[in-house]
Amino acid sequence: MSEQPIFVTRPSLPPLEKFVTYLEKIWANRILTNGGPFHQQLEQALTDYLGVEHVVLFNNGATALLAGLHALEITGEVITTPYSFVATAHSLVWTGLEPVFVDIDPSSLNLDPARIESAITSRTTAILPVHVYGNPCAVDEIEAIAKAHGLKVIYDAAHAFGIRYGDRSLLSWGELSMLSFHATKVFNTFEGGAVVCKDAEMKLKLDRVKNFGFEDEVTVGSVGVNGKMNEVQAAFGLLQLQYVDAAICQRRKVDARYRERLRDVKGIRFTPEMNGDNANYSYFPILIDPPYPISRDGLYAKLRESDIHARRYFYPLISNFTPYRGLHSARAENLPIATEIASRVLCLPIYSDLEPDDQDRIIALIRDR
Ligand code: T4K
Repeated sequence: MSEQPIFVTRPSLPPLEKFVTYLEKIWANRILTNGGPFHQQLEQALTDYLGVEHVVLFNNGATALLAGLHALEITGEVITTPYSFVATAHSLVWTGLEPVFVDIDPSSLNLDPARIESAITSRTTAILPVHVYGNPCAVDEIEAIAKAHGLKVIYDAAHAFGIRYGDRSLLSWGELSMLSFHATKVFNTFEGGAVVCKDAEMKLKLDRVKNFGFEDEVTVGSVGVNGKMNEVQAAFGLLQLQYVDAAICQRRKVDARYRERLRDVKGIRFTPEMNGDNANYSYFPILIDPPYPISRDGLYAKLRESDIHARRYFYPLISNFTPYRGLHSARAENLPIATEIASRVLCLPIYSDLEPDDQDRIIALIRDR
């Protein structure tokens, strides 16, 4: 059992000595960034691993999302969820768009498709749903609504690394999907991210957007940004990819232990139900309701007293943050489910090398009221 604090997550790291071999190659060829050999290899390796058409690497997920919105030339209003990390809505405002918040479904915790149509106005051009905790959105219904109203769909798939839906990658739904490879994610490159797209034309467009809009040495055809992943990140990603299946497998065991040992605790709910073998176990959210004797915040504080740092993802709702709370769609009465869930959710520590003894200590604290 560790004496160390236990955080909600801890990055998986491959053996250091193996990474040194990659660094030696970088030192030898002195290509540090701007689409070098490791960058190209990682794009190909991820395309194959994820089973998608094209992967465009970025220096982080937030920039990937900005670039994706820019490349799709979206304007006006975009329907999105308040129940996410704040980067989701920020990406809209940074690209000159207006977020319109729509409530979530109480079982999936994702954008509720039944509430989307009534939020569409003449200014709506797109939908930005989030596969929260890696749990798939109602992609078929969202696609049908988008088609009927001529809207584009870009998924914030920051949590959805490797998830499949039916017989294909979940990331192949919508025009684009964004991935995050942040240190706290199942697959990390320290910081990093990607956009998954369907055709070579869009890949080329995104490649240019992330390199200041350069088309060749002397041509800048559009406004771009510096969104490039560097060679150290890409090399790390290539090595990391060799271990990701094993890491997910370890996480599955942690997930199963929580479920088995907390199942009978009254007032603790597991939601959403993860999708069996197809989950990546990136988070372990529980909902705390009466008859559990203490509130969510009470349990959060109790765990902290024992140096266990569970997190209230996603509280507060994005719609309650200062930049958003003045929006008409941000009113709590428009978002009753998200408001309720945000007050009840607690994400318990989950990562590949969480020791069973440490996990049992967490479980014991939750069981002992
Ligand atoms: N969309 C969604 C739906 C997202 O969830 C995110 C990111 C994005 C977009 C944007 O993607 P990126 O631009 O980040 O690629 C964390 C992450 O910083 C953020 O990436 C993530 N979502 C969000 C859900 O969680 P914080 O502020 O909660 O992280 P922090 O620093 O408190 O880390 C949590 C715990 O993890 C720490 O208590 C300890 C542990 N940790 C963290 C880091 C950074 C480590 O052990 N090592 C580390 O290096 O936001």
